Amino acid sequence: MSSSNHIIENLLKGDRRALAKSISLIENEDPQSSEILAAVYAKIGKAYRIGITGPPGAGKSTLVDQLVKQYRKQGHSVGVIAVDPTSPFTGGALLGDRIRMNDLVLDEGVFIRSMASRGSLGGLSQKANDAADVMDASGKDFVILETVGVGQSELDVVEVADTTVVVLVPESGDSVQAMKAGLMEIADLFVLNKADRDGAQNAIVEIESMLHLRAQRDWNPKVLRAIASQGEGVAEIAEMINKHRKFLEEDNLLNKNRKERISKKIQSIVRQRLEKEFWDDSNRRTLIENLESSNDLNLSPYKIADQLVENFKSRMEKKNE
Ligand SMILES: Nc1nc2c(ncn2[C@@H]2O[C@H](COP(=O)(O)OP(=O)(O)OP(=O)(O)O)[C@@H](O)[C@H]2O)c(=O)[nH]1
Ligand SMILES: [Mg+2]
Repeated sequence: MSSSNHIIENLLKGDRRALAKSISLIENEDPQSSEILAAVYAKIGKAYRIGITGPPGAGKSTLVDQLVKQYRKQGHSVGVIAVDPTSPFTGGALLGDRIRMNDLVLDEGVFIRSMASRGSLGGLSQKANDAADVMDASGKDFVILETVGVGQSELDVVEVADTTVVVLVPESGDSVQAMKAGLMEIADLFVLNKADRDGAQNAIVEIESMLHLRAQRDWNPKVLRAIASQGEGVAEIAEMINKHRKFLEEDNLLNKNRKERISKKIQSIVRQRLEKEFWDDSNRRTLIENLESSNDLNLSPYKIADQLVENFKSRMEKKNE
């Protein structure tokens, strides 16, 4: 049996080592990871995916830790992926320290993994999603993705979640920043965390008034208060996530959203493959390199792009003859 087949078989049985190995292969862009993902795709769809995002230090990990405990009490298994796109230079160990879930490590029903961008943001959200897929295939009931929400590429990580939770804190102006960062648009639920601090009630009112500016939809997000460090408000958050899930399921939106995401994912994979194929050609690379070393600033980028695309097309045609 090939080693991929061995991993796949064990992964589907829920084996932790096979799961860890699969995620490492995904992280390293090992060709075996595509084999594994292709083979397990039919088993995907059971896990409910929750995205948790918000500004740095808002208490996201503390909340994830509490949510995991809540789901464990209900008898569910949980996978957690903590994505850290902001610090390309932190390795796994350092990142591990930032995840405040140490007492969960020994629980067989919980699998926690952190992923860092290792220098480039590109592809990280896709890798995190692939990791969520293998956690799903390994039988987890819930997969929680945590990422700091500061820019679009970070938000991509949680956009694949069925329910997205945005965590904010009472500090003034937080909700305005959140609005700017696009968090208002993607949230299905807001958590005003650190409600033990001054200004919590004001912040809730502020977020709610921001939400009124948003076009009203069938699902309008609620703002819940929490003190994650004391476990306060966590049961209510889990309940609200469940409510959102029921809403999606009743309107058949869960499957519709998931299909839309798969379609987007296919488009992005095709884009990456085509682009790679395009620039793998030495003629086309030379054309661009010559341009960079030329002193002529009056060359039309459109004309050159046309030339490159023509070159690509004619070579493809030749290949097919
Ligand atoms: N006062 C107070 N502190 C909290 C609360 N929740 C979390 N904290 C503290 O806030 C700090 C940051 O918490 P984390 O859970 O690491 O926050 P995070 O959003 O995951 O941080 P990053 O992943 O680094 O962006 C920690 O020291 C927590 O103990 C809370 O409800 N009240
Ligand atoms: Mg964190």
